[in-house]
Amino acid sequence: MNESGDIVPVAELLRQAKKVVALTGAGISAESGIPTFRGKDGLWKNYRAEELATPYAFDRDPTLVWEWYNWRRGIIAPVEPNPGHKVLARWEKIFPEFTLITQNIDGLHWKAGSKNILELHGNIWKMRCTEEGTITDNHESPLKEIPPHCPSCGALLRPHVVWFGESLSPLILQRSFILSSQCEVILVIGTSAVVQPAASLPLSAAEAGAKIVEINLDPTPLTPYADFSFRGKSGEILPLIDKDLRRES
Ligand code: BV8
Repeated sequence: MNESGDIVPVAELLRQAKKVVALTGAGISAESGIPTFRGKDGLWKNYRAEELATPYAFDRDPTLVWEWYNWRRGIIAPVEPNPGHKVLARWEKIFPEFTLITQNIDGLHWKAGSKNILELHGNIWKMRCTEEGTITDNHESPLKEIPPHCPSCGALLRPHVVWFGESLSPLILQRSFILSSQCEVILVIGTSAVVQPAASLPLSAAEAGAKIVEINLDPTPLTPYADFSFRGKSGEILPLIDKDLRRES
Protein backbone atom coordinates (compact mmCIF):
# COMPACT_ATOMS: atom_id res chain seq x y z
CA MET A 1 0.00 0.00 0.00
CA ASN A 2 1.45 3.31 -1.08
CA GLU A 3 0.44 5.83 1.61
CA SER A 4 1.73 8.96 -0.08
CA GLY A 5 0.23 7.85 -3.37
CA ASP A 6 2.17 8.24 -6.61
CA ILE A 7 0.54 9.33 -9.81
CA VAL A 8 2.98 7.60 -12.16
CA PRO A 9 2.54 3.94 -11.09
CA VAL A 10 -1.25 4.38 -10.87
CA ALA A 11 -1.35 5.84 -14.40
CA GLU A 12 0.83 2.92 -15.54
CA LEU A 13 -1.54 0.45 -13.85
CA LEU A 14 -4.50 2.04 -15.61
CA ARG A 15 -2.71 2.03 -18.98
CA GLN A 16 -2.45 -1.77 -18.72
CA ALA A 17 -6.07 -2.20 -17.59
CA LYS A 18 -9.02 -3.16 -19.79
CA LYS A 19 -11.70 -3.42 -17.08
CA VAL A 20 -11.87 -0.57 -14.61
CA VAL A 21 -14.47 0.20 -11.91
CA ALA A 22 -14.87 3.43 -9.97
CA LEU A 23 -16.85 3.45 -6.70
CA THR A 24 -17.74 6.96 -5.56
CA GLY A 25 -19.16 8.43 -2.39
CA ALA A 26 -20.24 11.84 -1.14
CA GLY A 27 -16.63 13.10 -1.13
CA ILE A 28 -16.47 13.34 -4.93
CA SER A 29 -19.30 15.91 -4.83
CA ALA A 30 -17.87 17.91 -1.91
CA GLU A 31 -15.87 20.24 -4.24
CA SER A 32 -19.11 20.98 -6.07
CA GLY A 33 -20.45 22.37 -2.79
CA ILE A 34 -22.59 19.45 -1.59
CA PRO A 35 -22.17 18.61 2.12
CA THR A 36 -20.92 15.06 2.73
CA PHE A 37 -22.88 12.64 4.87
CA ARG A 38 -20.59 12.42 7.84
CA GLY A 39 -18.67 15.66 7.42
CA LYS A 40 -19.13 18.54 9.86
CA ASP A 41 -21.39 20.42 7.38
CA GLY A 42 -23.63 17.40 6.86
CA LEU A 43 -26.12 18.19 9.60
CA TRP A 44 -29.57 19.67 9.00
CA LYS A 45 -31.45 21.17 11.92
CA ASN A 46 -29.17 19.05 14.16
CA TYR A 47 -30.45 15.83 12.63
CA ARG A 48 -27.90 13.26 11.38
CA ALA A 49 -28.55 11.67 7.99
CA GLU A 50 -28.90 8.24 9.57
CA GLU A 51 -31.85 9.56 11.61
CA LEU A 52 -33.75 10.88 8.59
CA ALA A 53 -32.79 8.48 5.76
CA THR A 54 -34.90 5.63 7.17
CA PRO A 55 -38.39 4.22 6.44
CA TYR A 56 -39.22 4.63 10.11
CA ALA A 57 -38.49 8.39 10.02
CA PHE A 58 -40.66 8.68 6.89
CA ASP A 59 -43.54 6.72 8.45
CA ARG A 60 -43.29 8.82 11.60
CA ASP A 61 -43.00 12.24 9.94
CA PRO A 62 -43.06 12.33 6.12
CA THR A 63 -43.17 16.13 6.18
CA LEU A 64 -39.89 16.38 8.15
CA VAL A 65 -38.15 13.89 5.87
CA TRP A 66 -39.40 15.69 2.75
CA GLU A 67 -38.27 19.03 4.20
CA TRP A 68 -34.77 17.52 4.49
CA TYR A 69 -34.83 16.26 0.89
CA ASN A 70 -36.24 19.61 -0.30
CA TRP A 71 -33.29 21.32 1.42
CA ARG A 72 -30.81 18.91 -0.21
CA ARG A 73 -32.48 19.28 -3.63
CA GLY A 74 -32.14 23.04 -3.22
CA ILE A 75 -28.39 22.69 -2.59
CA ILE A 76 -27.84 20.18 -5.43
CA ALA A 77 -29.99 21.82 -8.14
CA PRO A 78 -27.66 24.75 -9.00
CA VAL A 79 -24.29 23.03 -8.58
CA GLU A 80 -22.11 21.76 -11.40
CA PRO A 81 -19.96 18.64 -11.66
CA ASN A 82 -16.34 19.27 -10.65
CA PRO A 83 -13.14 18.08 -12.42
CA GLY A 84 -13.32 14.76 -10.57
CA HIS A 85 -16.74 13.92 -12.06
CA LYS A 86 -15.53 15.05 -15.48
CA VAL A 87 -12.43 12.83 -15.50
CA LEU A 88 -14.58 9.77 -14.71
CA ALA A 89 -16.96 10.72 -17.54
CA ARG A 90 -13.96 10.91 -19.94
CA TRP A 91 -12.55 7.57 -18.73
CA GLU A 92 -15.78 5.89 -19.81
CA LYS A 93 -14.64 6.64 -23.38
CA ILE A 94 -10.98 5.59 -23.10
CA PHE A 95 -11.14 2.23 -21.28
CA PRO A 96 -12.55 -0.84 -23.07
CA GLU A 97 -14.78 -1.48 -20.02
CA PHE A 98 -15.38 1.27 -17.46
CA THR A 99 -18.21 1.13 -14.91
CA LEU A 100 -19.10 3.87 -12.45
CA ILE A 101 -20.78 2.63 -9.29
CA THR A 102 -21.97 5.48 -7.10
CA GLN A 103 -23.44 5.70 -3.61
CA ASN A 104 -24.44 9.27 -4.33
CA ILE A 105 -28.01 10.28 -5.14
CA ASP A 106 -27.13 13.79 -6.42
CA GLY A 107 -27.09 12.90 -10.12
CA LEU A 108 -23.85 14.84 -10.75
CA HIS A 109 -22.19 11.94 -12.61
CA TRP A 110 -25.03 12.07 -15.17
CA LYS A 111 -24.62 15.85 -15.41
CA ALA A 112 -20.87 15.35 -16.05
CA GLY A 113 -21.67 13.10 -19.03
CA SER A 114 -21.17 9.63 -17.54
CA LYS A 115 -23.60 7.12 -19.06
CA ASN A 116 -22.63 3.72 -17.63
CA ILE A 117 -23.64 4.38 -14.03
CA LEU A 118 -24.95 2.05 -11.33
CA GLU A 119 -26.74 4.18 -8.69
CA LEU A 120 -26.60 1.91 -5.63
CA HIS A 121 -28.71 4.19 -3.45
CA GLY A 122 -31.09 5.72 -5.99
CA ASN A 123 -31.51 9.28 -7.19
CA ILE A 124 -32.80 12.38 -5.37
CA TRP A 125 -34.51 13.60 -8.58
CA LYS A 126 -36.78 10.54 -8.74
CA MET A 127 -39.94 9.95 -6.71
CA ARG A 128 -41.85 6.72 -6.09
CA CYS A 129 -45.55 6.29 -5.31
CA THR A 130 -45.91 4.52 -1.96
CA GLU A 131 -49.06 2.75 -3.26
CA GLU A 132 -48.47 2.04 -6.95
CA GLY A 133 -44.66 1.87 -6.91
CA THR A 134 -44.49 4.00 -10.05
CA ILE A 135 -41.26 6.00 -10.41
CA THR A 136 -41.24 9.51 -11.88
CA ASP A 137 -38.60 12.16 -12.50
CA ASN A 138 -39.22 15.38 -10.58
CA HIS A 139 -36.79 18.30 -10.63
CA GLU A 140 -39.00 20.85 -8.83
CA SER A 141 -36.86 22.93 -6.47
CA PRO A 142 -38.32 24.04 -4.14
CA LEU A 143 -41.08 21.43 -4.05
CA LYS A 144 -44.54 22.91 -4.62
CA GLU A 145 -46.14 20.49 -2.15
CA ILE A 146 -44.53 18.99 0.99
CA PRO A 147 -45.05 16.10 1.30
CA PRO A 148 -45.84 15.48 -2.42
CA HIS A 149 -48.72 13.18 -3.42
CA CYS A 150 -49.17 10.89 -6.39
CA PRO A 151 -51.11 12.72 -9.16
CA SER A 152 -52.91 9.53 -10.18
CA CYS A 153 -53.87 7.88 -6.87
CA GLY A 154 -53.26 10.61 -4.30
CA ALA A 155 -50.98 8.45 -2.11
CA LEU A 156 -47.80 9.86 -0.57
CA LEU A 157 -44.77 10.00 -2.83
CA ARG A 158 -41.34 9.09 -1.37
CA PRO A 159 -37.85 9.80 -2.64
CA HIS A 160 -36.70 6.95 -4.92
CA VAL A 161 -33.65 6.30 -2.78
CA VAL A 162 -32.46 3.41 -0.58
CA TRP A 163 -32.81 4.24 3.10
CA PHE A 164 -30.89 2.66 5.95
CA GLY A 165 -32.53 -0.66 6.77
CA GLU A 166 -33.79 -1.04 3.19
CA SER A 167 -32.38 -3.47 0.68
CA LEU A 168 -30.67 -2.28 -2.47
CA SER A 169 -32.00 -3.29 -5.88
CA PRO A 170 -30.88 -6.94 -6.22
CA LEU A 171 -30.14 -6.42 -9.93
CA ILE A 172 -27.93 -3.36 -9.37
CA LEU A 173 -26.20 -5.00 -6.41
CA GLN A 174 -25.50 -8.26 -8.23
CA ARG A 175 -24.19 -6.40 -11.28
CA SER A 176 -21.96 -4.24 -9.04
CA PHE A 177 -20.41 -7.30 -7.35
CA ILE A 178 -19.92 -9.12 -10.67
CA LEU A 179 -18.21 -6.12 -12.31
CA SER A 180 -16.09 -5.47 -9.20
CA SER A 181 -14.88 -9.08 -9.19
CA GLN A 182 -14.01 -8.93 -12.90
CA CYS A 183 -12.10 -5.62 -12.95
CA GLU A 184 -8.34 -5.18 -12.85
CA VAL A 185 -8.44 -1.83 -11.03
CA ILE A 186 -11.09 -0.41 -8.68
CA LEU A 187 -10.82 3.26 -7.79
CA VAL A 188 -12.56 4.07 -4.48
CA ILE A 189 -13.17 7.80 -4.39
CA GLY A 190 -14.55 10.03 -1.64
CA THR A 191 -16.21 7.43 0.54
CA SER A 192 -15.78 6.73 4.24
CA ALA A 193 -16.20 3.04 3.32
CA VAL A 194 -18.54 2.32 6.25
CA VAL A 195 -21.90 1.87 4.53
CA GLN A 196 -22.74 -1.70 3.57
CA PRO A 197 -23.05 -3.44 1.20
CA ALA A 198 -21.24 -0.79 -0.95
CA ALA A 199 -18.16 -0.92 1.28
CA SER A 200 -17.71 -4.63 0.48
CA LEU A 201 -17.32 -4.06 -3.26
CA PRO A 202 -13.61 -3.08 -3.18
CA LEU A 203 -12.77 -6.08 -1.00
CA SER A 204 -14.51 -8.48 -3.35
CA ALA A 205 -12.58 -6.85 -6.22
CA ALA A 206 -9.29 -7.33 -4.37
CA GLU A 207 -10.17 -10.96 -3.57
CA ALA A 208 -10.52 -11.54 -7.32
CA GLY A 209 -7.09 -9.97 -7.93
CA ALA A 210 -7.92 -6.33 -8.60
CA LYS A 211 -5.72 -3.47 -7.41
CA ILE A 212 -7.41 -0.92 -5.12
CA VAL A 213 -6.68 2.78 -5.65
CA GLU A 214 -8.21 4.95 -2.89
CA ILE A 215 -8.59 8.72 -3.08
CA ASN A 216 -9.73 10.38 0.13
CA LEU A 217 -8.89 13.35 2.35
CA ASP A 218 -8.59 10.96 5.31
CA PRO A 219 -7.68 7.32 5.92
CA THR A 220 -10.66 4.93 5.96
CA PRO A 221 -11.23 1.28 7.05
CA LEU A 222 -10.35 0.39 3.44
CA THR A 223 -6.94 2.16 3.48
CA PRO A 224 -4.96 -0.82 4.90
CA TYR A 225 -6.18 -2.93 1.96
CA ALA A 226 -5.49 -0.33 -0.74
CA ASP A 227 -2.54 -0.83 -3.10
CA PHE A 228 -2.41 2.95 -3.52
CA SER A 229 -4.00 5.50 -1.21
CA PHE A 230 -3.93 9.19 -2.07
CA ARG A 231 -4.57 11.80 0.65
CA GLY A 232 -6.21 14.72 -1.06
CA LYS A 233 -9.11 16.10 -3.03
CA SER A 234 -10.54 13.92 -5.79
CA GLY A 235 -11.11 17.04 -7.92
CA GLU A 236 -7.31 17.56 -7.91
CA ILE A 237 -5.94 14.01 -7.87
CA LEU A 238 -8.10 12.52 -10.63
CA PRO A 239 -7.02 15.23 -13.14
CA LEU A 240 -3.36 14.56 -12.21
CA ILE A 241 -3.78 10.84 -12.92
CA ASP A 242 -5.68 11.65 -16.11
CA LYS A 243 -2.91 14.03 -17.26
CA ASP A 244 -0.27 11.33 -16.80
CA LEU A 245 -2.54 8.81 -18.52
CA ARG A 246 -2.80 11.12 -21.56
CA ARG A 247 1.01 11.78 -21.52
CA GLU A 248 1.80 8.42 -23.11
CA SER A 249 -1.23 7.93 -25.30
C1 BV8 B 1 -28.88 -3.04 3.43
C2 BV8 B 1 -29.39 7.15 0.29
C3 BV8 B 1 -29.91 -5.15 3.77
C4 BV8 B 1 -30.27 7.98 1.14
C5 BV8 B 1 -27.75 6.03 1.70
C6 BV8 B 1 -23.39 -4.77 7.66
C7 BV8 B 1 -22.60 -4.27 8.67
C8 BV8 B 1 -22.96 -3.09 9.35
C9 BV8 B 1 -24.15 -2.42 9.01
C10 BV8 B 1 -24.91 -2.92 8.02
C11 BV8 B 1 -24.54 -4.08 7.33
N1 BV8 B 1 -25.50 -4.33 6.39
C12 BV8 B 1 -26.46 -3.39 6.46
C13 BV8 B 1 -26.13 -2.51 7.45
C14 BV8 B 1 -26.89 -1.34 7.86
C15 BV8 B 1 -26.60 -0.14 6.96
C16 BV8 B 1 -25.20 0.37 7.15
O1 BV8 B 1 -24.33 0.08 6.35
N2 BV8 B 1 -25.00 1.15 8.18
C17 BV8 B 1 -23.69 1.75 8.39
C18 BV8 B 1 -23.88 3.22 8.75
C19 BV8 B 1 -22.96 0.98 9.45
N3 BV8 B 1 -26.81 -0.45 5.57
C20 BV8 B 1 -28.06 -0.47 5.07
O2 BV8 B 1 -29.05 -0.30 5.75
C21 BV8 B 1 -28.18 -0.72 3.57
N4 BV8 B 1 -29.19 -1.73 3.35
O3 BV8 B 1 -27.80 -3.46 3.68
O4 BV8 B 1 -29.98 -3.87 3.19
C22 BV8 B 1 -30.41 -4.98 5.19
C23 BV8 B 1 -31.74 -4.68 5.39
C24 BV8 B 1 -32.21 -4.56 6.72
C25 BV8 B 1 -31.32 -4.68 7.81
C26 BV8 B 1 -29.95 -4.94 7.57
C27 BV8 B 1 -29.51 -5.09 6.26
C28 BV8 B 1 -28.64 0.53 2.86
C29 BV8 B 1 -27.57 1.57 2.90
C30 BV8 B 1 -27.96 2.76 2.00
C31 BV8 B 1 -28.31 3.95 2.86
N5 BV8 B 1 -28.60 5.10 2.00
N6 BV8 B 1 -28.06 7.05 0.89
C32 BV8 B 1 -29.90 9.43 1.09
O5 BV8 B 1 -28.79 9.77 0.62
O6 BV8 B 1 -30.73 10.25 1.52
S1 BV8 B 1 -26.20 5.89 2.30
C33 BV8 B 1 -25.38 7.36 2.34
O7 BV8 B 1 -24.08 7.02 2.82
C34 BV8 B 1 -25.13 8.05 1.01
O8 BV8 B 1 -25.54 7.33 -0.11
C35 BV8 B 1 -23.60 8.14 1.00
O9 BV8 B 1 -23.07 8.21 -0.27
C36 BV8 B 1 -23.30 6.85 1.66
C37 BV8 B 1 -21.93 6.51 2.06
O10 BV8 B 1 -21.39 7.62 2.70
P1 BV8 B 1 -20.16 8.28 1.95
O11 BV8 B 1 -20.52 8.45 0.54
O12 BV8 B 1 -18.95 7.47 2.25
O13 BV8 B 1 -20.13 9.70 2.59
P2 BV8 B 1 -19.40 10.12 3.95
O14 BV8 B 1 -19.84 11.50 4.27
O15 BV8 B 1 -19.54 9.04 4.96
O16 BV8 B 1 -17.85 10.13 3.56
C38 BV8 B 1 -17.36 11.07 2.62
C39 BV8 B 1 -15.89 10.74 2.44
O17 BV8 B 1 -15.34 11.59 1.45
C40 BV8 B 1 -15.07 10.93 3.70
O18 BV8 B 1 -14.21 9.81 3.86
C41 BV8 B 1 -14.25 12.19 3.41
O19 BV8 B 1 -12.96 12.14 4.00
C42 BV8 B 1 -14.14 12.13 1.92
N7 BV8 B 1 -13.99 13.42 1.25
C43 BV8 B 1 -14.59 14.60 1.57
N8 BV8 B 1 -14.23 15.54 0.65
C44 BV8 B 1 -13.42 14.92 -0.26
C45 BV8 B 1 -13.27 13.58 0.12
N9 BV8 B 1 -12.51 12.70 -0.58
C46 BV8 B 1 -11.90 13.17 -1.69
N10 BV8 B 1 -12.00 14.45 -2.12
C47 BV8 B 1 -12.76 15.34 -1.43
N11 BV8 B 1 -12.84 16.62 -1.86
